[in-house]
Amino acid sequence: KSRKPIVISTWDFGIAANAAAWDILKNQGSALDAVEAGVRVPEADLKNLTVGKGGYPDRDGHVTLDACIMDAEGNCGSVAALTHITHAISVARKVMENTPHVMLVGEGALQFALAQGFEKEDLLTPEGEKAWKEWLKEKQYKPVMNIENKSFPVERLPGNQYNHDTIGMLAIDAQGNMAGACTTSGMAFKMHGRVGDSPIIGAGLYVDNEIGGATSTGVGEEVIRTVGSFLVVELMRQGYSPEAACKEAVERIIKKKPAIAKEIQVGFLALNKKGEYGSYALQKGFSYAVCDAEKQDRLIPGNYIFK
Ligand code: SD4
Repeated sequence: KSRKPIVISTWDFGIAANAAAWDILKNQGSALDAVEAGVRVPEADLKNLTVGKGGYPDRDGHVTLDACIMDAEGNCGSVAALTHITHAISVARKVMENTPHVMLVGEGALQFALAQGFEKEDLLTPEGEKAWKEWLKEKQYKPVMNIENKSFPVERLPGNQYNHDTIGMLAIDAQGNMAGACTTSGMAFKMHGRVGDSPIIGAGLYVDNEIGGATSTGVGEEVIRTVGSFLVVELMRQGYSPEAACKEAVERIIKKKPAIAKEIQVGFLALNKKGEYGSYALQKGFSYAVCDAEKQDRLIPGNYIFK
């Protein structure tokens, strides 16, 4: 049983998120509290174009959020297509703790959030609205790879297609317990009502306190098709290292849909019970952040299949 706390999360904005999680972990706090606090950072960050407030809208101009959370006992909570609430992850946690259900969607999720005391906000920022209006000119739905990465050359973007941005986070606390969280505004300019992998337990996130946890980022449809995060955890159960398990899950996507796989990005990130971590992506450009007692701001480039 690992007693060395660690937190890892997707993309370079994971560094700031990990720092908030680390404040809790280093003071003997729970992994569950840590991952919730961690992913709230990009949710509130208006510069982050597709997590929480400031996220890009769907094709009809609505910002709709997907999030889920899972703890060491296998409890989980999730919201999908949630509007008007910045901290979707905290609503997901309330679903886990205050309802007999795992998942609430759309209007019902919003009603529940308001009843729990969350504040109703407008999540579409002027920048988001501008990008949407720009997008309306051509109305082409084409996910852009690695847009989450700050170092992504913006000039390579066709028009204004800032696309996906998800934070997935996994942590082990000082008691050796694991938890995970995942939150996103999903693919920019998606169809209204579209739900991605991020709020789906087993697809965008899975945690098994005996084995480890996994999370994903990228084009959610391909992750749902292959139940990606659950697959990664089950492969670790069979003895795969976190990186080897993530690689196998990426290869499964290629096997199922070879033509699609070449054109899109999907990345998996995994942490096992021993505190070992690893990742694998379809394409170059995925990165993840690692934080433990030794070093708080490591940013690691993910291995990948296609250049
Ligand atoms: C989705 N997986 O909605 C999310 C998007 C994403 O980085 O990960 N973006 O399909």
